[in-house]
Amino acid sequence: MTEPQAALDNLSTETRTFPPSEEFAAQANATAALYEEAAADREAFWAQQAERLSWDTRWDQVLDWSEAPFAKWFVGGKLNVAYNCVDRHVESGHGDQVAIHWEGEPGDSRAITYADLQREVSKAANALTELGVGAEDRVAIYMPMVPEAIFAMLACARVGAMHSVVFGGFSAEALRTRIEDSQAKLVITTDGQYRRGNPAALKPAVDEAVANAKSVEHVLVVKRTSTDVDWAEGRDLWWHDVVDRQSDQHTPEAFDSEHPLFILYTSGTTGKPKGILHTSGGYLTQVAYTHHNVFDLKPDTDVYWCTADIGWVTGHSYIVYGPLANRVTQVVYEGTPNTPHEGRHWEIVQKYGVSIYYTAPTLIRTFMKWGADIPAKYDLSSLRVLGSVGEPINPEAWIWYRETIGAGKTPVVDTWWQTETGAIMISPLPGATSAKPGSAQRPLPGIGAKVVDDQGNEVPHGGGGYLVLDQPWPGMLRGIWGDEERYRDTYWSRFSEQGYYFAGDGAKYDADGDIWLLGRVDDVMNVSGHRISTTEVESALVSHPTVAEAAVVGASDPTTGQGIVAFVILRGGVAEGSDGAEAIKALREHVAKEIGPIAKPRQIMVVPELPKTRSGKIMRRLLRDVAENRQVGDVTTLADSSVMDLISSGLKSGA
Ligand code: 6R9
Repeated sequence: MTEPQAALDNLSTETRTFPPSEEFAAQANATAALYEEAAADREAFWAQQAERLSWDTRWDQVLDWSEAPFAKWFVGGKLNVAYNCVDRHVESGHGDQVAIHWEGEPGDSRAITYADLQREVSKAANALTELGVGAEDRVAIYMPMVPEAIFAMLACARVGAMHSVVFGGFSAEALRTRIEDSQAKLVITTDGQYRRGNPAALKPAVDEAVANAKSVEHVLVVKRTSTDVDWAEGRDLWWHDVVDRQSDQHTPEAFDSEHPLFILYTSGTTGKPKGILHTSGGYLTQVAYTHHNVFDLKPDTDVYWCTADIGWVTGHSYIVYGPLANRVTQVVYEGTPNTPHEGRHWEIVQKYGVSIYYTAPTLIRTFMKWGADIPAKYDLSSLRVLGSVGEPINPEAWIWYRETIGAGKTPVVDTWWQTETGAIMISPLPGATSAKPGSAQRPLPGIGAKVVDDQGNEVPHGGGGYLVLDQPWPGMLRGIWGDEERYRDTYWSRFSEQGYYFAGDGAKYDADGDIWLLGRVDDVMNVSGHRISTTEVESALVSHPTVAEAAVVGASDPTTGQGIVAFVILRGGVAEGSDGAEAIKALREHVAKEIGPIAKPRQIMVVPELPKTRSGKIMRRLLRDVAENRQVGDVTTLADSSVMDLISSGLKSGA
């Protein structure tokens, strides 16, 4: 990578800052003092954070990094993760507190108290034991967002088995490879799931996935949609038969702090997904610590809602483990945001008085597209903290989120982290940070992150390069399941000399030393030797009033190395009788004005939709295929595989 360039200096013309209100700051869980505490003695700081948990045996060493990059945290300590998320809250007199306000897509709902949760998890744990599932066995969970999915995860944790949750939107083939890689003994699923108002079968995918899976002994099926399903006698079991007849008493066993908790598969640069391994004590410490401080959680009064699916790490860390360890009252919603109407989320916020709302930029931009008049119909005055995760949030979306959803006063926390990091790493603290729209800003107290150049030297303020994590952290991955080599290679070989973890993200410091994430390194373009982030150009495009959404890719260019190609969705589409040329010209000028002439897209294509994965990430790889006039590659991970046809046919007939 070359030296920081002029383009980087222009990366952000965003200078607005939003300090917390005095009122918010005065009641905040975290003040600026937390940074000093952590800096004074990092390990002592983390030891103090581990006191949030209930340990059966205390640790005798906070961190053992002698076998780096394999960390051990709270060495010698023993705890039960499920006990920490459930039983201890009942024992402290909060059995009647609602843990989960569950909202089904068709409108059914359940309020599950901590006492209920304790009974349900205990029964499920007894069922696992009856089925011969014990410590370190793997259990695949392939379910929609029903309460039993959470009971199942916690039951695994309770008996020391590892869950491997596979997103319910993944195909049978994706499930099959994950079951095979993890050698799961049990698969837990449902008969079907509600999606956009209709029941859709889910179990057939499991039947296909396990057809030749030697490791799988049983498939445990929750009845959700009463869809007809095939049944393999002896292998398949109904949850309501096996779990419901169990005792609701179960004594949790304490496991080692480094006992494996779960595997979660995530895509890497090769086709084979990586099974990211997380363990118990350090992970639970960091998710609880971050959830408490980043969201300013007040367990007695807040109603929290994270809109992720448990199939992703955000669902693991910020629906299940962090929130429940902190005795949260939370909303869990089963369905899609526009079923039965585009105000569904705001209706739910109003119904439960949601005070903390955590979602992804892609959804925020979708809400923008649907229009501000939709949230305006609901009472959102209960909201007091808004969070964002999953991709860089462009300043326009950030501002819209704060203004339109947060009544112009709620702090917005842009949280950077990864499946691999287990928990939030870089984020404002809502009561202590003067927020900058579009920047995740600082590593949290106790976390070390830097922006470095190709040689691993920290870049100066104003400079850009690679994001690295320069200190081990409690929630860090403990490896890739069954592939030590790939673990070292992917994360630790790039800056092996310095011993830095390579996150795979581009980033820059602004003049104050705040960190701006620029997207994956492979999404950073190099145009005539100038490094420009796809995100930055996208952000410029969507700041234009005619643009609803934009995706930018670097397409190879014989002259400049890479050329910038933008795909945009226009608000209200292209005007009748116009070929869009006027609009495109205006946009090129707008980008030139926002960032500099160097960032002017070579080509702008007006499209009706953008290709997104089921987790909402734009698949730039496919757009790059279009931009480089190649046959479009593998579309199987798209949420809607017809999108590419729409884009291609639209391009042939028009732009
Ligand atoms: C939690 C999660 C990780 C990748 C990560 C980065 C991107 C996540 C971000 C962000 C900018 C943020 N990412 N949060 N980029 N700002 N606040 O999303 O995990 O699915 O593993 O994705 O997502 O590129 O490297 P995961």
